[in-house]
Amino acid sequence: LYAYFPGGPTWPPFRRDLKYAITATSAASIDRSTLSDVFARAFSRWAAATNLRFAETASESDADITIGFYSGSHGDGEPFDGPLGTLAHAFSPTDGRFHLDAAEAWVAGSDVSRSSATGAVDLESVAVHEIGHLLGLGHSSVPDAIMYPTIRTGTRKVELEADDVQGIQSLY
Ligand code: TQI
Ligand code: CA
Ligand code: ZN
Ligand code: ZN
Repeated sequence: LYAYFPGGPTWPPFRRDLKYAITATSAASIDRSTLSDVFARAFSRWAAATNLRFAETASESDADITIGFYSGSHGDGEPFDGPLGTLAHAFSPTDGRFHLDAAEAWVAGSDVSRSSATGAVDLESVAVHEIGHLLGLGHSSVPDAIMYPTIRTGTRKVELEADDVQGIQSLY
């Protein structure tokens, strides 16, 4: 079963059009236009299940959600740990921060199956999971759910399960 953060925080009802900015990409191993595509696809999966809409903005000050790649300590008291371990983290509504560990061997799309031996991590799979957190979902006990707390490296899991859909539809 799905879960919420303590207190069940959500984006308020008058904020259904959320803007995101991809701000810190210099440390990313994937080029900027591919990043735009991957995050757009990840957001669209949640948009399809809700009345929320997401659009990328070039202006950080306009953004509800900010996405960036960081190494080690990066100012929020939750330092990244180098390859594997913690891959990414996102804060509950309405914080909007979504950080990715720049030390991971991030891959986009079908590349992940070719690089499983090297500890490659599929960016879209992690993005779909972290967006669930950004929107207010905690971890699910259903192993096939996007919001289940583990994923095998070198695999891709990007489709919302019935449990994820029920969870997000109970919030929005
Ligand atoms: N990052 C953890 C996660 O997103 C960070 C975290 C732990 C967290 N507990 C939390 C975030 C509670 C919000 C609320 O779960 S991670 C996966 C998964 C991670 C893990 O790097 O371990 C994914 C990031 F589910 F596959 F294990 C993305 Cl998909
Ligand atoms: Ca890491
Ligand atoms: Zn952080
Ligand atoms: Zn999680």
